[in-house]
Amino acid sequence: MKLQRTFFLFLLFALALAACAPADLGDPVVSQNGIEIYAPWARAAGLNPGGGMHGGDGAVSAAFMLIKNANPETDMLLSAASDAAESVQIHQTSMSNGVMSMAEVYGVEIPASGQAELKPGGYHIMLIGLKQELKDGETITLRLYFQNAGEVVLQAPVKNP
Ligand SMILES: [Cu+2]
Repeated sequence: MKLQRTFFLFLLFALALAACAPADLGDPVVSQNGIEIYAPWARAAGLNPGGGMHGGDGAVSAAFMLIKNANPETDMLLSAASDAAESVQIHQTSMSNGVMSMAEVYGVEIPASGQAELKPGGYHIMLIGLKQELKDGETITLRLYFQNAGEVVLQAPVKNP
């Protein structure tokens, strides 16, 4: 009995450690005006005019990253742009009555001394009307516009997750 309890406690401790271990984000790809961008990537996508979730908008893809704000004030990611797509929007994916949908949002809040994650199933940068196929191993340029930090330009590798 005693042994089992000890093992259980050990297991809890190991789980707590795993939960606290920081993800291996590496160094920020860009650090500007207190905004740091970590691990950006864009989803590989082919050209399929007329198809995809945005119908007549042609081929789409999305970009993801972790944004940290070292400033003592909250910042807001307001918009984005890229040469890789006709238009770029900031979207949030949500689940309602078992149906997954996404919609454009006003922006993504980056808390003071905090962070916001853009990830599949959550906030993402929607690339609408791809100008060329996005192939694994390529890189696209993203321009992010923050309320306080201003324009932040970064390169995001294309990945096929
Ligand atoms: Cu979207």
